[in-house]
Amino acid sequence: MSERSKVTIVGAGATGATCAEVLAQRDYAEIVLIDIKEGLPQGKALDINQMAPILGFEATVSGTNDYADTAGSDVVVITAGLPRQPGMSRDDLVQTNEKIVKSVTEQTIAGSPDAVIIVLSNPLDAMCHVAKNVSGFPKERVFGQAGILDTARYRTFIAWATGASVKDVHALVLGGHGDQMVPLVSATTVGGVPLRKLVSEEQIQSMVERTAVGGGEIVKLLGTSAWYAPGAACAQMVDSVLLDEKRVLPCTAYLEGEYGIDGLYMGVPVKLGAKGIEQILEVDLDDPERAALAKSADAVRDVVSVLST
Ligand code: LAC
Repeated sequence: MSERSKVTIVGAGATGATCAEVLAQRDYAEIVLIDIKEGLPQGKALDINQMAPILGFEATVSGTNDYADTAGSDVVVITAGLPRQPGMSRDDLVQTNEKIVKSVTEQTIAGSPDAVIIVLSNPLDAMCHVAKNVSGFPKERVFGQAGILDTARYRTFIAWATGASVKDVHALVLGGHGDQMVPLVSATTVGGVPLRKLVSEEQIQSMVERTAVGGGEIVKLLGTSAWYAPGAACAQMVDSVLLDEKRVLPCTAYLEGEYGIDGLYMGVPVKLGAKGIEQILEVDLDDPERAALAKSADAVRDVVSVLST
């Protein structure tokens, strides 16, 4: 019996496998990759394990098609569902992915009733509602990954524009994981220096706009959704929970009045630790940011309203 924490990653597509690969390299968890497609999770698990002797971590990844093997997981990451194709918005996936997320949530919680659930499937904000409603878990244990990815895109563009290290770019993207997301320019600094002191308003607007359609930019290039940064973003959330790091990260959390929004999953800064979401942090917004967040909430509500779960 392993003493390691157990993480189940549902969906052995590119994002799920990248999340497994990044987590395996951290070397603290037992990782189970599960998929309906026979051979896919087993093959990817074997390949990741065979990186272990080269990169120096323990080979603790297994692949399966049987939910019994996921029992006793501390964290369940849900990446299952169809990815976007060119011309599709994330919202176009809602009906198909609702059925998939519902089914995998039911099957994973049966053996892991105390797990923290992290959702990655799109449309992300709506799929968090599905996982919460189906599991009946408290909101602290059901949340989504989007803000770390969106913020990472924004930070990358800022690092390029300023010539500074990405490590020194601190930023925050709030709102739904759609084209109405809200990069908070007022909270963006490079080494503590406000972004507005470093680059023109025109450059800022162009980075904000590129961030908002950042997923679509990659879909156009690749013909499918991104996976490296989404997988790594998810692994960072798993780390913060299982290592009780108390990182303050932008995550998709169920809001009950915070930011003036009630009964809706949206991206906001949260403190992530062993209990899941331990705190939702509220930052001051300027008027345009507040208006943009309300617009983003409306867009999320529209998608949530078509759910049947
Ligand atoms: C993206 C998809 C994964 O933003 O939502 O790339």
